[in-house]
Amino acid sequence: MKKHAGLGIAAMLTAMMIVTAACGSSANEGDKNSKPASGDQKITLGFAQVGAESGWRTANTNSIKESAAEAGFDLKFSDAQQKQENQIKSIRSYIQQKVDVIAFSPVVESGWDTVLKEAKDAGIPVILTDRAVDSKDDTLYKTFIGSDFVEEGRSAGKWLLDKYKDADGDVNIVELQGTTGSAPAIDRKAGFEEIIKSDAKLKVIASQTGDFTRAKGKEVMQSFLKANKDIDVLYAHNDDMALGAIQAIEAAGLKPGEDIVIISVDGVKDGFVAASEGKINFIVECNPLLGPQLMQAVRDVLDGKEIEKRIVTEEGVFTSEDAKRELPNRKY
Ligand code: GZL
Repeated sequence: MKKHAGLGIAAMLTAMMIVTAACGSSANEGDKNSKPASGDQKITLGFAQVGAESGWRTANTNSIKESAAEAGFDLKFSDAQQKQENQIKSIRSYIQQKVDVIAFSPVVESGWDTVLKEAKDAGIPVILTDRAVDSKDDTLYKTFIGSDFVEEGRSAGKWLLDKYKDADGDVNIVELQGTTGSAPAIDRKAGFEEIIKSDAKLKVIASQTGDFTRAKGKEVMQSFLKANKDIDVLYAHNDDMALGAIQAIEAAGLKPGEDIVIISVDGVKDGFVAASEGKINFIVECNPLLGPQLMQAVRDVLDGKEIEKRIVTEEGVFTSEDAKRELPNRKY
């Protein structure tokens, strides 16, 4: 009985393997170049990074490179120096090289449909990380892994609303926006405004892009200080711009965190140090360590598994007190 049973099991396993292989290929029918991640061929991932504009970006790049190495993937990596045309060139080069999967963090929301259609026609699946695109056709990418930037803006707004709920008189806010046209800049501004509009005292008296960099953040804050004698709050869309602004505030003889309350987003090491010193009053975390989730998504896509169209990263918020306590535990 056992013998016959053994034969029966062997036949069944053979049949299952044929079916699985067929399902595998049919599930990836549109992806001509894909191969099952569980196979023994090395997976090639092409990643087109935004640039190296901030501490957040450096941590994000390190996470992707380390995770690709751990996954045993062959990673092709490019730095677009915050220029969309460079990212598009990289994506086209990955298509030419017939990589198995393309992933990228779109520097701005618009202008991707043509190149994403080229990737789709070439049968190469695309995964978005960190930032979204505004394409109406969501078949152009398999999933978007990243933070909810509107919620990050809301968190910043809620803290400010509470801090000034009993204040009398106007609270003058200046805003350093991220890269113009980028999802984080658009959404962090929208989320913040959605919350603070419920208190007429909270007034954004100036708002300008600092392009997510320390240098530009300092330059724009200098111009804010020249043009406005009575600034109460700075809302910076990332730590690097807040840190540049702190240099300008101190050069103007003012105390960051006291004369001007500062709210920032990201939570990189330098931001936490400034917060632990009381120079930044509130930090909304934006998790850059997306590498592990990206590599899992690459495997799932190549194995023909269904994956969520949207994978949201977990993150927290920190006051100066929290930052002092948390600083030793920060990974980036
Ligand atoms: C957010 C990311 C932003 C960071 C900045 O996910 O795209 O870009 O907040 C970085 O520090 O430059």
